[in-house]
Amino acid sequence: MYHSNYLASILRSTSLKQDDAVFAYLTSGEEVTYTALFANAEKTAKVLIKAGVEPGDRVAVQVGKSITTVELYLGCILSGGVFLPLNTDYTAAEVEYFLTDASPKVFVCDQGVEQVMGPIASHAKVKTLLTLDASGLAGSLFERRELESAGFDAVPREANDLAAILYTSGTTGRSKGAMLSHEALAANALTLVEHWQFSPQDRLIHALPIFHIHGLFVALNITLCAGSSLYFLNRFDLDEIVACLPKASVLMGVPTFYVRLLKHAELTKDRVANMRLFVSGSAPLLAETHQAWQQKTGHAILERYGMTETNMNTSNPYDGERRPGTVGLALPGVEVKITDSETGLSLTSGEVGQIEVRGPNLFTGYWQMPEKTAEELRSDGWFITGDLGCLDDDAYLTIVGRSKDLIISGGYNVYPKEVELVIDEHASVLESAVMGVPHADFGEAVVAIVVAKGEDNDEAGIRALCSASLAAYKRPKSILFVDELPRNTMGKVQKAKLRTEYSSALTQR
Ligand code: MLC
Ligand code: AMP
Repeated sequence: MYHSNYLASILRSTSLKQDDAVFAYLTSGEEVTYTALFANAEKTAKVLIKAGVEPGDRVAVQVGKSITTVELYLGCILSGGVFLPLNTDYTAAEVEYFLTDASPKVFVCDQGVEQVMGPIASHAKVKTLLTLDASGLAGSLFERRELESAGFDAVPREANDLAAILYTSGTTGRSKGAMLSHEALAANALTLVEHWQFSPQDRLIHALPIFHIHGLFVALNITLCAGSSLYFLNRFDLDEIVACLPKASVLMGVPTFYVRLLKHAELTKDRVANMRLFVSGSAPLLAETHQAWQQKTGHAILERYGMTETNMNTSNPYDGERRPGTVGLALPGVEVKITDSETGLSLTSGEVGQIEVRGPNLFTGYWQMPEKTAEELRSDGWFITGDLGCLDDDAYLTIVGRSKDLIISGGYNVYPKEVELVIDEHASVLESAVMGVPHADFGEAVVAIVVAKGEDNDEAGIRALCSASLAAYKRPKSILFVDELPRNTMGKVQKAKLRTEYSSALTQR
């Protein structure tokens, strides 16, 4: 029934062999079987097709985390559509850009913002606007789905066809849509199932958002491919995670998860006795967090490295040495090399250069940005990640920095340029410099250094403008006013100098 749809057939193959296996344990105490999950996905596919979705059409989604959203993702794949999830924190102004850029056929938004999103969607020529509430049990998508019956022949899709577009922030302030094929998602999920030894017995604690690849593709696709189960938490809740630990076997999270869990009084060796794997990624895990975790729980966190454009590239070994401060070895089928940014030539072990990757896991390019694609994705298949690192003699990769001007805060990416453009719009601002400073909880925090035009420092006004235009995680945690920004002889703002000069003042606020 799904065999002609490349990704769907792979996601369903293991669970088809297990009668009524549980896909998700919900916090309400309910259980969702694989049979029920896919029955609802099939009904959703029918709704999407009736709403106008044809193969290759984008289905944009900005709704809360619920099992219905997972069913929407799967329904979209079954319908031949291209899933385009959006961070629930994005403001209307941000959503407008994505809808205009991606021209989706259908947009599913939260029931509560339908009035705001309606005009934006029609301006972007979205054919059908559907709604879903945070519980996943109300809204026009849910109502239409309930009128359908299960049973659906998945729309045929080949390995190279697009399955999803996920936007990543852009250095110039314009986000780029990374196009991910059926093969890229399937290949990476199958590799990780084997590499991290997933089986139908596994129970993964799922507390990540499902609009980014970590929670969506790494966690969900692996679970589906392996026929494992989830403890499905609708949001990050430390107590809920701790309560799940004795019954679960795997946790996946960003470093902030581990930093916060370490402070929880009930995190003990006994509590994690049934756990077999803790995975961290999306941002650097401090070696000291790795060590503290090992001391407290007896487990070595497995750190891996990925990107929206590439899915997962490297991983510390499942069996073998997990080296703190490194992101491990290239995954099977993935190649990693370090190159000189000037010449593009490969460097030898120990030398720091740009990290390039190649493999079936890679995206096929940026949506409608052929020049950007050509700048980063070489014609021979190597992708220049924008991260800097080195390989040691044993081929373990260490990330030492980024050539891209990027802040990673609690696993969310923020490009300073995007925030600077918003701040600079404020009438009282002459110019601004946005950067990341160390933050104990989020790893890095966004801060802004502002030069005012006149005498008045309108911090409240700048904050209000940021709140209207930017998702909460992008807004500066601190704003500092200075008389002028230091510049080099080329006239470029010297962020390194600003960082040294003001870092401690900004970090302590
Ligand atoms: C929330 N806030 C953040 C923030 N998360 N600010 C900066 N950075 C963040 N990451 C804001 C909130 O809006 C709030 O603002 C204030 O900070 C306090 O929030 P909180 O209550 O502490 O946040 P919480 O809901 O607990 O969320 C923290 C978190 C979350 C770490 C659980 O950020 C999270 O789920 N991060 C994971 C992101 C992720 O999935 N990344 C994967 C990308 S894929 P205010 O104004 O209301 O006070 C990728 C590729 C790969 O990178 O390799 O995986
Ligand atoms: P995104 O664009 O949201 O997919 O974020 C991808 C970026 O996150 C990468 O380019 C890295 O800079 C960073 N990243 C992901 N995993 C790790 C990790 N384990 N350690 C350090 N940085 C990471």
